[in-house]
Amino acid sequence: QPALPLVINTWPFRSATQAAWNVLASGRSALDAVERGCTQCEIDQCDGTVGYGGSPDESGETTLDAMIMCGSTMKVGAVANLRRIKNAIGVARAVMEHTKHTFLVGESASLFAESMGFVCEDLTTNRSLTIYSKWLDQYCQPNYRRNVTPDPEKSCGPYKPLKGLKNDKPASPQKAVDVHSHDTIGMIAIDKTGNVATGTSTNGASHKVPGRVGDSPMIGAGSYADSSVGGAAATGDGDTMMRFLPSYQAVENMRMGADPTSACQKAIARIQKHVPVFFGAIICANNTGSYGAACGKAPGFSQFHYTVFKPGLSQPREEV
Ligand code: SD4
Repeated sequence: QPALPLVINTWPFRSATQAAWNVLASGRSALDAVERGCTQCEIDQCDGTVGYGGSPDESGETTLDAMIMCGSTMKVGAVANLRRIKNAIGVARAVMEHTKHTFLVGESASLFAESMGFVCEDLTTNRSLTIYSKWLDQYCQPNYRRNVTPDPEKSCGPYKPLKGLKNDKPASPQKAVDVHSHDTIGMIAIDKTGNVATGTSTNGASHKVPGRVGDSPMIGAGSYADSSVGGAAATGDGDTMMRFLPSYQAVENMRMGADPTSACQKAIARIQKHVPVFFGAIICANNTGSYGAACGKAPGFSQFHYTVFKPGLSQPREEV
C-alpha cells in the first residue's frame, strides 16, 4: 500500500479532511487541497472556533487568522485579524499568489480581500452575540476589571498596570484558554509525488483584546512545510505556543532524523520546559507519508484527536 497521498488535520474535522482528499484524489496540488480543506471548516464553522460567528473579541467582533504554505516553493500567504471576510485561507492564498508580500493584517487585509473579489459580510451571528453578551454580563463588570482580578477570562479592559507592579511592568493581558472552545484547523497535505503543503484557519481566542493575533497565521508557529522534509501544524493556546515556533521546530526535528511522532514530542517538550502546563498539540508528517502527533497537558485535556485520510481508507479516520 503506498503511503501517499496523505491528508492529516487537527481535531475530528472530517468534512475538511474529506474535502482535501477529494482534491488530491482528482490529481490537483497539495496547496489546493489545504485551501479547500480549511475552506470547508470555515464554511462548517468547525466547533465554532473556525470561521465566522465564533470567538468574539472584547468588543464582540469575530476576526479571522489563517496561513497557507507551499513546501516546494517555500512561499507563504497569511492574514491576521481579518474582518468581514469569511474565507480567510482563501485570502491567505491570494496574498501568496497575487502580491509580492507574505502577511497582511487587520482592516487593510480586509480591503485587499475586497479588492480581490471576496465577499464582504458581517461575521457576527446570534451564537457569537450570545457568547459575547454572556461574557459581558458575567465578567466585564467594574469589580472584575483587570486591576482587581488577575484572571483574564474573568475580566476585561481597559488594561492598567496591576496594583503593586512597578509602572514599567504593565500587566500582561494573557488570555486563559478554554480547552473546549479552542480548536484551530491545522492541515498537512502531501500529493503522491511528495509535495507538501500546510495551512491553518481559526477565529482565535474568545474575548481576546481586539488586535490580538495567535500562533495560527504565524509562519513556523501555526504551520510549516518543506517538501524536502515534511510538514507540521499546531493548535492550542497560541499566546504560549507562538513563542516556540513549534511547527518549524517539529520539521527541523524531522530534518535531523526524528520520526514524526518524536519530532512532535520534542517540540512539545521544548515548550513544557518553560510552560509545564499548557493546552496545545502538534501534528507532523514526513514527505514519505509517515505521520504522528503529540500534545501538551492541561486540566481537562490529555488526549488529542486528529483526522487522517490516506490510501487504503474509504473515509477519513480519527486517530488519537
Ligand atoms: C489561537 N491557536 O488563536 C489558536 C486557537 C487554537 O485550538 O488553536 N485553538 O491561539
